[in-house]
This record gives sequence, structure tokens and C-alpha cells, in this order.
Amino acid sequence: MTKLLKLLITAGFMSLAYATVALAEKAFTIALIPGLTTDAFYITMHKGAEDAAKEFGVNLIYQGATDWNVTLQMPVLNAVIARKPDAILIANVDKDQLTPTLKAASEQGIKILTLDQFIGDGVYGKGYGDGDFATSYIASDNEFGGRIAANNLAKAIGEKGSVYVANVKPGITATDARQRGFIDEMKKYPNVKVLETQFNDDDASKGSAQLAAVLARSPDLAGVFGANLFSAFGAADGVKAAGKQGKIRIVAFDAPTRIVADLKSGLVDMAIAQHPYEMGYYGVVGALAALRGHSVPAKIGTGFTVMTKDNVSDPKVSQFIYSE
Ligand code: T6T
Repeated sequence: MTKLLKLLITAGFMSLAYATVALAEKAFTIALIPGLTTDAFYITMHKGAEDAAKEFGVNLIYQGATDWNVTLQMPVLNAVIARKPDAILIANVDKDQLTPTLKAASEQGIKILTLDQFIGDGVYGKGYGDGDFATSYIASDNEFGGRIAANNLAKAIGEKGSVYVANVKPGITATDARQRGFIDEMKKYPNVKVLETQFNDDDASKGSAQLAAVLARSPDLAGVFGANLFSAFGAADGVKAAGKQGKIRIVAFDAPTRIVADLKSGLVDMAIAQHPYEMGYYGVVGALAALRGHSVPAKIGTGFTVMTKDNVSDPKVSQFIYSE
């Protein structure tokens, strides 16, 4: 037998072996459970997960509740577990209440990754703690985002006057961290007074009414940090209704199209865009890597893009505007 023939036969066996391995790997099923389905942030996250699922031949399940509510998310989680996915990506709306159910799923062999939110203390795979069983936490550095907001709002108001945080409700890991970072960073500005946080339950009209009430109590109100999409909508509506556009300055977290329009009109000074598409995309990629036996970083930070009237039309920036 010639050397060439031997080589061809070996190559033939190798490609047969490769084909056998490739056939042996089943298509994995990965489920994504958002915080709520009616939020452009999670719609964008879903898009990232869908694109990765298509790219890597994964079956993606997407199931969520219409409100930010643990009593609605719990049955969704149970229904998803009953479908026996290989991995669950979840933006858990509560840090503790879903953890035992997620742990039981992990003990059945389902990989758990948390997106946008964390369980336990948010540091996984260190051998102790309630959330230790989870594979990875993929999110923004929310505390740092709160600090970005504080420095920019301070600058916008000339480093003096009263400000407050408009937020969803206490106990949400992402928005709690933004508030903490903002309030701590504002300590650098002795002439800025941080008033009590106003919680709106993701209800923009409640947020708008709160702005009117705060302004009535504190006429020196100079700025608001809208710590998520609905909080920023409420702050913007409130400032407009009070006729204080350009006088009460707004820094918004999140970048739906409506906030981009408000940036362009000057109603909002800055939007701190998260990268939810990447959370969804890397969620699927991370789960797949873990299912194939690779190690996955316990924490993956997805970064921010800071949007202003001046840069928001640049495609490098506008690519991070959320999908609707
Ligand atoms: O800001 C996002 C998300 O990061 C947060 O956890 C909850 O609110 C949003 O979904 C925006 O509405």
C-alpha cells in the first residue's frame, strides 16, 4: 500500500469518527426566563439569546410573566423545569425565594445561569453560599452604573441642589446596586442633597406623580436619576408635566427608543445603556460551554454605553438602543 493510500484511509476513519461524535451530541434545549416580558430590556435580551441559539443549533424556550412579581415568576419557573431543559437562564425577580427551586433543578442536572440579577451573594462556585450551585452571573456592573449616573447628574446641575433616585422597589439586586452606587458617589458633592428614594413599582404614571410631589416639597429639586426604564419614563413625564424641561435634569438608566427621543429633545441629559443583547447571547454561549464540560467564568460583565444627544446618532452608539 502506498503512503498516500494509507494517509487517505486514516483520514477517512478520522472523519467517520468525527461524524460519529458530531451525531452523538444532541441539540441542547436552553430556557430563558425574563424578569418580565413587556420590557424592551428583556425583549433585547431575548433577541441576543435567539441569535446565539440559531448560530449554535440550540433549541430556545422563552417563557416569562408580564409583571415583575415573584408569585408570577415561580409558576413560570416550575413550568419550565417540567419541560426538562438542559439549562435555565433566569432574570430572577427575587434574590432568595426562587433559590431552593433553582437548586433542586441544578441537582437534577440542569445548568443554572442568572442574567441581569443574582441569587445568594452573587458570587458563584466558591464552595459556600446559597447561590453557589449556579454556573454564572451575567450582568452589568450596576453599582458602577449608579456611580456613572451620580457624576454626570452632579455635573449637569452644577454640583448643587436636591436630587433623588426614582426606582422600582427595594429588593431587586440590579436596581438596589444602582441606587447604592449613586448615593455613595454623590457624597463627593457636598452641595448636592440626596432626597429620599421614590419607588414606583415599574409604573411610570406613579413615577410622574411622585416627581410632582417631591417638587412641591423641595422647590430646589435640580435632578433625578431614573434607575430603570420605567423610572426614567416617569421622571421624564413628571418633568414635562411640571414645565421644568431643562431645569430639572435627568440621567436615565436603560435605552429604549422613547428615552432616545427624549435625549434628542433635551428632556433627558444622558442614558446609560446596558447591553441586554449580550446578556442573552453570552447566556446561551455560557450555558452551552458548561453543558459541553468547559469551565465558564462565574461572573461575566457586559458593560455600558453612555448615550447623549451628541453621540446617539453614531452607529457605534445607536447599535445599543433596545429593541421593541
Ligand atoms: O433596568 C432593567 C433591568 O436591568 C432591571 O433589573 C429591571 O429593570 C429593567 O428591566 C428596565 O425596565
